[in-house]
Amino acid sequence: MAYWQPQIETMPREDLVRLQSERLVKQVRRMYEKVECFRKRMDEKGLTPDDVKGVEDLKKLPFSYKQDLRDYYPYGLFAVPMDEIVRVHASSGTTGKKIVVGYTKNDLADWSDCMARQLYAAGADSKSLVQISYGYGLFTGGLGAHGGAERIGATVIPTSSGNTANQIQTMVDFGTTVLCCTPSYAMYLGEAVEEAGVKDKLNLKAGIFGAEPWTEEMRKSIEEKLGLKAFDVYGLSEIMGPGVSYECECQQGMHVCEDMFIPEIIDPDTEEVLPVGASGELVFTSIKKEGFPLIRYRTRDICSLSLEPCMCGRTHIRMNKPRGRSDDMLINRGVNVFPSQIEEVLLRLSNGAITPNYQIIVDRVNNNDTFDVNVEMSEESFTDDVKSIEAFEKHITNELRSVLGIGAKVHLVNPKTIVRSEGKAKRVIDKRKLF
Ligand code: DLL
Repeated sequence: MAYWQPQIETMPREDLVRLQSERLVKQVRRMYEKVECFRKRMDEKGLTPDDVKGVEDLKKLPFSYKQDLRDYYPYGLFAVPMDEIVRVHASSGTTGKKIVVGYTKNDLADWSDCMARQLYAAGADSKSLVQISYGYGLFTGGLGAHGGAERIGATVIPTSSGNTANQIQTMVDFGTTVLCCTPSYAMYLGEAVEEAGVKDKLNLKAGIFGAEPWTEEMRKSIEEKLGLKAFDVYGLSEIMGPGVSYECECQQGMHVCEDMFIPEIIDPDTEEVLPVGASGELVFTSIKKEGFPLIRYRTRDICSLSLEPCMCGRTHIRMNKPRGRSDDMLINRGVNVFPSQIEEVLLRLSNGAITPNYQIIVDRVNNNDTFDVNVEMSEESFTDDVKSIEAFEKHITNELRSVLGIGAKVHLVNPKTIVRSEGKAKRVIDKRKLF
């Protein structure tokens, strides 16, 4: 087993909890002094920093929300003067104003350590050639992965996203061993590699893919197309960026960097803390961040946590793959469903006949919501025989109804007709929001 920071990654839980408590107490004090929004919320609850003695008091503290980042845009939640902020990132989201996050020098070093833990867990080291095909810029993916790869002394190939033919040429010519990008871009690159017939010229060993939900079926497909082992990495700009949690070689959930971030799972409606193992909304408290710390930030991501010992020896709690944000959840005939659940069904039953390229179109016709799923046939299964297409569409429609309970109209579309993504895929087109 290769650890980047063995003492921290395998720290006995009692020591870890003690460290978290110390850091939480300090963080709450600092934020009460420096961050107006937090101080006001504490005052409203009749709390002072003295009420927080350790992690057991976390549940008393007020939550923070994405709206806070909009209300205090751009720098109103920072806990240090601007001359200590050495970088900002921003996330645009699909609606509303940009949100801005800031990092001190120490924050960037901690972030690089989180990503370095991920890279080591994926088998990378100073001999690796790490191609970073996440977008560089205000998005945290590119520079976040970059910091980690430099930290372990690997050779960084900073291609950023896009220009797919060039990405593949670079992988072949430079001998890339580790690829970092979104899973949907990895899929796209995999297809392009197949088309170019260069799979045997690749030297890829591992891929570190995140920034959006993806399924085990998609993992298999990417691994096969690119000939690598695919690892999941999770993160969000508000808390840091990629590396908040990461998969180890056991791939049984993602270890949260718990020395820096404390996760909780809550019931999103009642805000009650749920026991470990229950599924609910993920909430994070950043206990080490200097520039832009958040207490009990509601991520909207739905997942569960596990404290079962992991064979890798890491003691940090694991979270399972989030299915999506509660904002992305669709409601069809009273049934709640995430796009990733639809992906799972599509890929499981298709036996290679359809690809992970799909789009869900939600519309409102005569006051009723309609739900259409366009799925691409694979090149191998492509047919223009209307009867067999109809039969297969019916089969998928039935399967979606029996497994998920949803009523969707499935349309098989020709290979390569759904727009590919170089970053996060847009799985849902909600035409209702246009009016
Ligand atoms: O997506 C940070 C990131 C970059 C993570 C590269 C991993 C790799 P945001 O743009 O702020 O930050 O979006 C954060 O993306 O709340 C989740 O809903 C989703 N997300 C991120 N990673 C995963 C993942 C980056 N591995 C939002 N699985 C989060 C599922 C993910 N969803």
